[in-house]
Amino acid sequence: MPTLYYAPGACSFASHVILRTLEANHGLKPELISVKLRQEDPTIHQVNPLGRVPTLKLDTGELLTENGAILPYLGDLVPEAGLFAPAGTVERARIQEWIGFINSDIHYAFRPIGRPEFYNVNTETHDVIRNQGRAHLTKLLNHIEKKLTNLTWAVGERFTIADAYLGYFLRNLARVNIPTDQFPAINSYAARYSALPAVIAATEAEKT
Ligand SMILES: N[C@@H](CCC(=O)N[C@@H](CS)C(=O)NCC(=O)O)C(=O)O
Repeated sequence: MPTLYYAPGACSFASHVILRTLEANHGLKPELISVKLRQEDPTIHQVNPLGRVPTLKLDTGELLTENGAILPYLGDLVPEAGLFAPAGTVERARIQEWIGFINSDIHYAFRPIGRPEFYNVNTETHDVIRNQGRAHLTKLLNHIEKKLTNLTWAVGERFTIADAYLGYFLRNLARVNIPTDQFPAINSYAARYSALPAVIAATEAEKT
């Protein structure tokens, strides 16, 4: 059974949710190892040279990194769970389209807001950097709002690996002070996500 290295509250939450789903509905018994990021915790550096989560250790001992690889791998592990889609289908490409967009655009749109020092060490510039970051993220949210309008999940009526990933970011908007009043589709999507048993289970586990 695979082992997931995750950090509480980090983007590894998406893989955590998928593993909880497979555990509850398909008898998978994953191992979950909680690590601390950017600290003197050697655990994550032993399995990932960049010290990042998510990292997945397979039964063979091989290590996988990157949400963009781990989520599809987990989706294919139990195809009958319907968390991904068969090779060659447009639906599979749509799910990958979402994962690519979340990985390259959404994730990094949070960085100037949460870690302005990454862009300029001068703390006097940080409010400007954060506000620019919020404006950019809001632009992306306008795009997502249009895509989610009249849909239950990212590619239709079925919860997929793309939702495990997207939901993590969409329910964290308050944490970075992004007002969401103008995004009704995003708000109801985030509420649906937070109510999923696997999301509740992963959230509880990450509190401990
Ligand atoms: N592109 C990677 C990014 C992973 C990533 O940056 N994870 C963050 C947590 S959300 C992390 O581990 N940060 C620790 C660090 O950069 O030192 C992915 O999507 O898997």
